[in-house]
Amino acid sequence: MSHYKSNLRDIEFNLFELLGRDRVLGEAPYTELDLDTAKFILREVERLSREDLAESFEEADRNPPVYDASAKTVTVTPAFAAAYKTWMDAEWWRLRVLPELGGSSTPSSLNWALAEFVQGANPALWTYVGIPTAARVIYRHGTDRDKRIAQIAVDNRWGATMLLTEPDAGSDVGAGRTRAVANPDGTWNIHGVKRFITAGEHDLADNILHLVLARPVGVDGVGGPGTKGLSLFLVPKNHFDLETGALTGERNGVYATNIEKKMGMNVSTTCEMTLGEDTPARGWLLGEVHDGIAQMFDVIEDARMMVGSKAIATLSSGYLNALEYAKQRVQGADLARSADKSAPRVTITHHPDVRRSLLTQKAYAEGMRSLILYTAAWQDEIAIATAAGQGASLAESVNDLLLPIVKGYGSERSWVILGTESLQTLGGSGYLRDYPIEQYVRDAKIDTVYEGTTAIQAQDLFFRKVIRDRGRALAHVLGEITAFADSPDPAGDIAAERALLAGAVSDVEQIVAKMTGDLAAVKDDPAAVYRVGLNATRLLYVLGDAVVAWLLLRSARIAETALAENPSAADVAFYRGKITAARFFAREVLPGVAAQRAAALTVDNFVMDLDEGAF
Ligand code: ST9
Repeated sequence: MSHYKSNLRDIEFNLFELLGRDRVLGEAPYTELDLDTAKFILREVERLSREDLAESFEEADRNPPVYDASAKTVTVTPAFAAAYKTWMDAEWWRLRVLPELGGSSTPSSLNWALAEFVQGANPALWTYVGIPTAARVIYRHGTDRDKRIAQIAVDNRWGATMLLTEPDAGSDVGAGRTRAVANPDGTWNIHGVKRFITAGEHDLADNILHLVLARPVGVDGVGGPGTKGLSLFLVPKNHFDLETGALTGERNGVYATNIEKKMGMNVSTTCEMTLGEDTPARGWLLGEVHDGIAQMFDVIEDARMMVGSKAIATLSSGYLNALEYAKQRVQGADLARSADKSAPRVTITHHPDVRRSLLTQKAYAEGMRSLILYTAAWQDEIAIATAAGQGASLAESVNDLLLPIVKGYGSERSWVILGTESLQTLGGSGYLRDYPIEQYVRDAKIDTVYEGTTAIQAQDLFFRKVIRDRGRALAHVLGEITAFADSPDPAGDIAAERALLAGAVSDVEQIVAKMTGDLAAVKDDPAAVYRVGLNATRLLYVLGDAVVAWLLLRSARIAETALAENPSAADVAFYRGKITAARFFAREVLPGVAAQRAAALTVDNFVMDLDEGAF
């Protein structure tokens, strides 16, 4: 039986009842898709993921890829290779490929819904299928030559990677030392060592296209210090004919020189890549412009969305596994009869603390699913406006604001709840390899780390997405939340929770005001910026709590209306679950935002004044 427990019903609820995505189907640029087709695709990918892609999840963890140090090759375990082939042969990955490259115009919201199935079933699989993203970025920024390379890579189902990180340049990408030297024929030779490269080397595809950040040398006006001195190069693993796309049989000088032994995501190869050591590593400058960090961020934004999506996909399956166990596990008597030693034993779903735990898992899993699909719905709006030849600056800003929350908040909450609640529901059994949750916990931890740590997401949120945006997107989102909190709900079931939500918005605003005030104080006192830094992660969390609570309560309001319309018995249970999860989250989590506000207002630099020796 599959380890993966999907939640198609809730995904459809989010897409079509909460976010009204049926309205965009049939409209430009999504003219070729209607609701029935979208639902068919959802059902098909859900089935494929659960039945086929999930099968090698455990085996691939226990049998990680094998590195041959002399040949510098990586062999992926056959069971996982079969899952990869199944996914590629099914062709659904082309829904993410640009129409100009033979793909299709599919709403981002639908694509991220599908991503949940694949990533929930076999999270590492997605890391090997980077080509739709890579090709899109190359096409968007590239010359005709680069567009041709993107087309060849898609047609031949090549792998793709992003090479940013170096041994001494992790969060600080601008410290990278990999350099690029121009050749007379217009290509570049790349020299350097990259670290932590996901899917950097493997035997799943005939070729791998590496997107490499490097610093040009010897060219006037480019290659200076920091991220702005970096350019982006397309560096294939194997050389190929630019006209036909056929491999020439000549190996390019980009090699995996080590693979890491990790806590989880074992089948996702994490490589050290050495470029230009013995053989030249030749590549092309993307777009023939030195704009590497901005181009790479086009990839990074997609990858950050992917990480948040992976995290909550795992949390959702963890919750549903825990729920299944709890419904069957008989242990102890009902608490109300605990003094009676002859009282019948009950399933653990009868125990208050198990119910608290299950509702915590359900509320976060479903609320963060809404967060991801709500963010993706803004991406749909950008595409719709672009197709209509209109600007989409508010949609772009809101999407930008939400991305660090999806990635930072989504990954932190998922990994913690998987460990403290989902695994815990199974007691000692949760710690065993007989159940998938211990692997879920191991696989999910990386989500808080790669694609920019939580601290990086927090700084991105405040400095770039709030301050640099002059608070526009934040004001929009908080305005929407306030309008919701102030408007009465039909059944009146969530009035108390709406009041809690209004309070949380005010708390968030006070934290932002404190941070903004501290930032303004920097002109007289440079150390004031430390107080901003001390509150940054807190802001990420409380804003995440407020947005998730809002989306859950919006869902509850829809459920109230649906319940009044005599739904089926299954839907009655579903909608009641939505209302209870929303009420639970608001009552359990939102009071914590007030506590965070109180702490935020007292943040002071005594933390920074402490001598290192005193730690
Ligand atoms: C990694 C691998 O962790 C993980 C693999 C995951 C699995 C992937 C598998 C593939 C999935 C499929 C998808 C991907 C496809 C992959 C294959 C394809 C190739 N938004 O603030 P400044 C830009 S990889 C947009 O001064 P600093 C912007 O251009 C490693 N743009 O920064 C800006 O200029 P301007 C992950 C942004 O102080 C410029 O950067 N590593 C954003 O110089 C400079 O900005 C990381 O994620 C943004 N949010 O540098 C790095 N932010 O201001 C983490 C910046 O003029 N570190 N730009 O607009 C950071 O993010 C740092 O904050 C820093 C700081 C490097 C940006």
